[in-house]
Amino acid sequence: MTNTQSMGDRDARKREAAMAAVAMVDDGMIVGLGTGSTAAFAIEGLIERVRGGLRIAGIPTSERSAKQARAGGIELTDFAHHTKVDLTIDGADEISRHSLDLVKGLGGALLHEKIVAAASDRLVIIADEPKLVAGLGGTVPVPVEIVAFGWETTAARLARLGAKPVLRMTPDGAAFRTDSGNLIVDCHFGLIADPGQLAQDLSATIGVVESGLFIGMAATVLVATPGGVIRLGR
Ligand code: A5P
Repeated sequence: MTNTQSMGDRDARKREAAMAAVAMVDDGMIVGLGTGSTAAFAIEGLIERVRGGLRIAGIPTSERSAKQARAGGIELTDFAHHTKVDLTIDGADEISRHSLDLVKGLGGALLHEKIVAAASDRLVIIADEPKLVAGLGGTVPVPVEIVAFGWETTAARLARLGAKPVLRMTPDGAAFRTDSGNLIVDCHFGLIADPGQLAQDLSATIGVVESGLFIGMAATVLVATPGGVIRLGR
């Protein structure tokens, strides 16, 4: 199987998971719009349903997702108008199959994603099977959003927590900036023994805005496998 074919297969699976989540959206809902390639399939599906008459308002987790939704005709709103989100559909970088805890943020939107997830009645995570793991941290680093001022000192504190922190860069060699103007350090911990404790330690680190560990937040995980979409829930 070529790389091109396997990427095509992965996209097809991501789309299947996305469509299963889109089917959970009801008329009149405020919907959190996630970020990333899987979430983009969900926004595509929501656009189709809106064209078919579904009335929703979306709260996007990134400029990217806002642009896609707006271009497709989804009405957008914000927390000045709605303090509660009925359902959020988002992707993830790793999902613990037992706890449903997550690593998120490789797409750079973790802070806004966490704010929207925390305001949501229900966070639905969509993914293809390689994202489902026995333990977090084995395949991806934990993205940590930090303030730019004194970032070197924050990175040194993160290293003392056991991470190998790497400042995220753009392809043209500049430091990556989030939609809130912060930096991201990708923290390589390896397999994480206690993700809940690590999330607390990261939150307590001076200079850290938010980490990509989403503990106890996902209500439902929809994973597309070769045999169909499986649904995991807490
Ligand atoms: C965005 O900041 C991330 O949290 C995404 O949810 C995550 O990177 C998943 O992206 P893909 O769906 O592109 O794998």
